[in-house]
Amino acid sequence: MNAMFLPASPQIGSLLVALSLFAGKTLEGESAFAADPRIQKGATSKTASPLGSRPNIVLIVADNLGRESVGYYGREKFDTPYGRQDYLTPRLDQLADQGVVFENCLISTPLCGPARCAWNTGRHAFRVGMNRQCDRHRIFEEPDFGLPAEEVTLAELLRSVGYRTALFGKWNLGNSQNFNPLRHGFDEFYGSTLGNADYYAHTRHGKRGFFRNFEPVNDKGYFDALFTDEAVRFLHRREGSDQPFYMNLCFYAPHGPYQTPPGYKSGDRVTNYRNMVEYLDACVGRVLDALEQIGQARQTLVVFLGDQGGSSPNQYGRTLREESLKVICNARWPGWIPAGVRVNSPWMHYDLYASFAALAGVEVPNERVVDARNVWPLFEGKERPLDRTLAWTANENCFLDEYTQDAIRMGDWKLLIYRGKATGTDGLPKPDATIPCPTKIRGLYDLSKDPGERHDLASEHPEKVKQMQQAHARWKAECRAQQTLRLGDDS
Ligand SMILES: [Ca+2]
Repeated sequence: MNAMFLPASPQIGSLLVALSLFAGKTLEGESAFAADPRIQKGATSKTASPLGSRPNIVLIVADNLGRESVGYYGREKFDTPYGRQDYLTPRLDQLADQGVVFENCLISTPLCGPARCAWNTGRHAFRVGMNRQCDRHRIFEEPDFGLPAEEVTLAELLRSVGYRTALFGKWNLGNSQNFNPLRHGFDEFYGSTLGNADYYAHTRHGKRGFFRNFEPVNDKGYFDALFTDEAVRFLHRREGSDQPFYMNLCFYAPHGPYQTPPGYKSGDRVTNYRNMVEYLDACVGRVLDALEQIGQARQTLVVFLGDQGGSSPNQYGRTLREESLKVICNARWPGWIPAGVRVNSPWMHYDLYASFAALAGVEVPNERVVDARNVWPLFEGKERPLDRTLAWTANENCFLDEYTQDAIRMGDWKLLIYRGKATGTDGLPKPDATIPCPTKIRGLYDLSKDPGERHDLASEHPEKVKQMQQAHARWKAECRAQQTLRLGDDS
């Protein structure tokens, strides 16, 4: 195995845990995963976070919300019709002002399912074998495609040290009950397994996938309104409890279909998109208000994340260029995260896995490759240069653009590799990837001087291109050999 790709190690976290003198409370539910040999706890399961305080964690995710769609990344900087200030995101902007905003949080696959796979497992979706959507064409007809039981999820890690765990909203990691969130460490689930679902009918291609835990539900209303209601109820149930919680709230907005949210007049696609973003902002505001009402705002780390860069109407969120890879991410934890800070250091969104684990005082699994690293210092506003190689692949089954794409980053150098067209004549991806894909270099870029990837330096640095190509090939081979989900389609 190439040591370059050996990611995170739990040593730093365990050292900090060992140094911690804090003795936490005995927490109900602590034994749920205590016997799971894949989970190595910190010095003691009663140990709190390395910081001496084990926070509640609320991870709120917006779907296909690009940075140009919120105020705090500066809409005017983006050359899109959505960069105009004719709709507002006051609650999100306020949340951002109250904590750290990351300018270079990168998504490991700019696609709903794989992005979710990565933060839930701390591993690149390609390493898991889930680098494509679950239900692109064969909804509910792929009973074996979903998050493998062998993966150790973030929810399992946090639950093993006493967290109450809940997922509300979009799951998108398998439609069959074998892959239900309750089988992956969540105590509660109210949401949908579907991607690209109708907000009111709660269907995709006529199939329903809306559940409370394992039971189908027929609740009426706009998806995100229902999920927000549930999240607020969950928080009020936590009032007065000493048990920490991990709530992952995954909105469907503003992913298509572009449907009118409650309280708005119906309009065209763009109008509906803007209204969906405004409504999303209000939903986040309701959750933040609930945290205040139950007196837990200061004990709660809130992270707001976009699952891919660029909003769907722009159609640029599906490449491996920086504009697609850079996602919205900001975090607030009063007293622990400084307010009004911007961090430029690059990191991967799946690092949330190891960072949250470290805060909770639980080590990430050490018997497998975990890509995630604990990047908590960045949350404290400290810059840290990139000291690892980052790699991406978006293959034929990802329906990304019309090419298979690979990318690798070493320091400030990024190599984009496109292979030939992978779509068939019908414009749809070839599920069996039978079309030959000759390797074609798209460009070598120095991101320190050329963040927009406009100046291809490949012809000036042939040796660097070769070195990076070879490193990427090794990474792909290593991931393929390790995939826990093996369906034989190179996904
Ligand atoms: Ca998405």
